[in-house]
Amino acid sequence: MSDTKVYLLDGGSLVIDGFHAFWNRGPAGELRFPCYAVLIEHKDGRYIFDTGYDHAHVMRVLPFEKPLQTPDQTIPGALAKLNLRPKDINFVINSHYHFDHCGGNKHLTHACTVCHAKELEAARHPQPFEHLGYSDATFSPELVKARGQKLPPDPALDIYTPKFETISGDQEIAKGMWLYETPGHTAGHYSLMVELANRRPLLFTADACYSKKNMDMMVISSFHLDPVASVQSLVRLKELATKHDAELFYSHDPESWPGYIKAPGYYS
Ligand code: 5PN
Ligand code: ZN
Ligand code: ZN
Repeated sequence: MSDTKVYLLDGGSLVIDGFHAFWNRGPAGELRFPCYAVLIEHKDGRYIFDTGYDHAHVMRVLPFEKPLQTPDQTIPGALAKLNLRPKDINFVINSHYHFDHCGGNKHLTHACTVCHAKELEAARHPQPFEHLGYSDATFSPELVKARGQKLPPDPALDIYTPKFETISGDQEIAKGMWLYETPGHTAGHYSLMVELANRRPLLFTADACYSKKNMDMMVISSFHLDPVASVQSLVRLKELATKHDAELFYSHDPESWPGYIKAPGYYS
């Protein structure tokens, strides 16, 4: 049996304002941050936790976020560098359905798609202030239809109907892979901890904590459903990291990102 391996797939970067990254604290001004996907090679299959953003979608809907993404930073491009194809992925887990975490889902047509039950419901019926965040549902005709929207015409897209599997509560979804409920940023947000044979566990905060600075300052980001729950989730992540001696990996951290091992390197 081979050990679990974890690859970070660079997905390019976006720009937001400092007041959004550090809600009501700032400082204001353009902040460019990384986005990435996490590939887990596990004895039970290949899992991807989050899939980054789709460049064409961001250019169409949020061009002011100035996306920078090379072909190698798309899901098919990043997998190709590892000699993998999209159909080799067995499970897609989304921390939540914001566009910068599910943009690559549409390529993973052979995977079972897993999220929190509350997240799927939120993606079907976003609050008015969540529309930009949940703007990329192009991977799911069912979601687009639930919202009364139409898929943008894109003949290049091989639209499929993903097999949704919803879960709730904290779950060990495969041996050593733990999903922890960290709501607040969205209704059904999950963070992921992966236990490895040769080192401390990795704890991927996803958008429950954008960066180390958010954690150190206990300042949440904007784009949240519930700010009080968001702060509680920051506290929870800190406690989980202590309890399991886990290393925190933040979702959008320009300062920590250079120190992370990126694919083709991996953690094991
Ligand atoms: C990167 C980013 N930009 C805008 C939004 C939003 O409106 O909800 C979530 C989000 C983002 O993650
Ligand atoms: Zn988000
Ligand atoms: Zn995000």
